Amino acid sequence: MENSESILLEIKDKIAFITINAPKRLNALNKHLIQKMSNLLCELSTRTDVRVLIITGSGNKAFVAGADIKEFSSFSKKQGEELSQTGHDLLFNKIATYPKPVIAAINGFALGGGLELAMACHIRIASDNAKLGQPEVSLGLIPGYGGTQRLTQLIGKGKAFEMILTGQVITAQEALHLKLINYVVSQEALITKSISLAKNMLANSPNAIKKAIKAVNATYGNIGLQNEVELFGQCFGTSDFKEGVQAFLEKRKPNF
Ligand code: DAK
Repeated sequence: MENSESILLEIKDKIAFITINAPKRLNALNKHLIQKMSNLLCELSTRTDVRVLIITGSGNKAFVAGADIKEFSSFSKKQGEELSQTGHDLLFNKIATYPKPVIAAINGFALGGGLELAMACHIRIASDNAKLGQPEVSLGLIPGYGGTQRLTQLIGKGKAFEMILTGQVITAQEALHLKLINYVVSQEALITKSISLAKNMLANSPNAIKKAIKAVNATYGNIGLQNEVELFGQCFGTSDFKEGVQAFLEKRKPNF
């Protein structure tokens, strides 16, 4: 196991296991982790001993509980917009357009940026304790890492509106029913199931797989994502945003 600070990497039988390791804040993503993941993805893209990636969170409670709320609580509108764009380029779009299959093994909470990370992956498998949601509106924000687009693409407009506007968190079974995830398994079986799917892909042509990913992605344009960046940035600096993040930090309900 190579330890690159808070991102753990293990490579076995041409599968790279990437573990987001920040258990004290339920693996919430900060700038540092996003940069580390991004660097790792660049490195793995050219390694011939890696053909499929599996991303998971450390521990048994959370995949990723979102972006690090403490970190972005003081962001201005300009910083919000810039970081949304940078995050797309560094991590979320990089995964979505990655030339090798990326599987999200969702081992618990996948909220906000955490669900967006899972949705950027090509395939999602969740353990039966997983909880998924886009609760950003409760913080005075909108999903800023592709959630408004990728959730809509995966589950359709009506249900995406319901999840985003209510901020409601759903169970793995409900997510399966909505086709937000591909499979639900027990916690013990999560990695085994992910490996079994990865092995089915390993038997196939890497070149054809790379082209298939590109072809499927070609259906979706970037205009929506660009809109999301701008609208997301506009939320920063508002009194709702201040109240939303303050309420989270003070462990109380927001009063909008
Ligand atoms: N950020 C920072 N810390 C977090 C966190 C988060 N997202 N989620 C949990 N933690 C921390 C908690 O503050 C707590 O820390 P201590 O109080 O112990 O110091 C610790 O993790 C354990 O959490 P809880 O005590 O709350 O555990 P519970 O089991 O009671 O609750 C929970 C688990 C997942 C329901 C709860 O922690 C929760 O509601 N967490 C927040 C979930 C959330 O709202 N996630 C969405 C975040 S918004 C951006 C682009 C995109 C975004 C932001 C910026 N830019 C481009 C700038 C995306 C935004 C989001 O993802």
